[in-house]
Amino acid sequence: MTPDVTVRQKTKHEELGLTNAQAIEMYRLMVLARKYDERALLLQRAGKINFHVSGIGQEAAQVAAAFALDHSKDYFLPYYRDYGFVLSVGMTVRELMLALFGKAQDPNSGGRQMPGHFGCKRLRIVTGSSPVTTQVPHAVGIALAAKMRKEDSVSFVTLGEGSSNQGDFHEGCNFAGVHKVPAIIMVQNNQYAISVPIAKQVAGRISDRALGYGFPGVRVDGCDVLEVFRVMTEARERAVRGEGPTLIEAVMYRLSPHSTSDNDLAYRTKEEVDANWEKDGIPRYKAYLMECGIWSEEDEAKLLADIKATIDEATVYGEQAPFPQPEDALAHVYAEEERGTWQ
Ligand SMILES: Cc1ncc(C[n+]2csc(CCOP(=O)(O)OP(=O)(O)O)c2C)c(N)n1
Ligand SMILES: [Mg+2]
Repeated sequence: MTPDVTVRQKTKHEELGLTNAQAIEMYRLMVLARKYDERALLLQRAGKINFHVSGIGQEAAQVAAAFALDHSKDYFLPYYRDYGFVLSVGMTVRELMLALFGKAQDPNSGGRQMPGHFGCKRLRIVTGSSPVTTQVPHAVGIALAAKMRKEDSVSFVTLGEGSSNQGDFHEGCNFAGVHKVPAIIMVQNNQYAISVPIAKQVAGRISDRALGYGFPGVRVDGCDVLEVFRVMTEARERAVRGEGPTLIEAVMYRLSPHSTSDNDLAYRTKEEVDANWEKDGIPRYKAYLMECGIWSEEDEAKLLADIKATIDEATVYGEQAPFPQPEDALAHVYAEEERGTWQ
């Protein structure tokens, strides 16, 4: 006789070890990143800020990655589109706005770097620089240090697929493979490097490159937040078990132009962009949460109102905050006593 109890099937996020609250928090952060990004684009068009590089279409992979990492131990080397990632490890919308407006209290660079150049000691985000891919050897070096010190921390680095064609990527990956360092290298393959489409960048698969370096390479749908969480979790487990690095290729599409200085319709069609909106991870994940019975249109309306209030407040805060002092221009350039309002 079968027992008279209905055993509820576990949902996919439960199978991955995520609670309902965590699954919903991932959605909140994806939407927050999207709305922050839309506001930044608007501020640039309104002439209030100079420049913005958008991460629209890439939020799912970024938020998923952050949820699979240990925020008290791991080191993070995100790239310039990673708003979803930095928000998920604790950067506030106010802090992003301070960077966007180039203000003194910006924790990333005291308002001296372009927005999207993250760096924050408090959040274990290692300062990045503008030449793309330089963060890969940095991340591998940090991972080597963790291994030598026998710490169970992981170094996580992201970059674009175009950037994976540079020497720094090869050198970093090769060294990571030889020394089996605890690093996770995530390529956000958004199909374009400015105007150059993927077909003119790489003949093979980015993930297959890992074979040559002697560690696993995984290709994942970068718009599927739970799938990215799954592969990221496995990669972190491998790293802390001492099994070395993992290369993750998260496939997505850059829904915005390269930056606010780019006219993307000079090299791709509106039809192509419109067709890719169908793969957007945000409505897909919302539909999943609703299917699980843990999200409703009322929840959605409340979330959007809360996010709008947060972004409105942060926009005013960022706009009104003071600019850096000219005499602080050389702060943190040369070795000296700690100074300035940012770290
Ligand atoms: C070494 C170097 N070369 C060129 C540039 C100019 N540049 C900035 S972003 C970019 C495209 C990068 O494309 P991809 O790696 O695919 O990242 P995506 O912008 O698509 O996220 C280029 C060429 C740079 N910043 N650094
Ligand atoms: Mg790209």
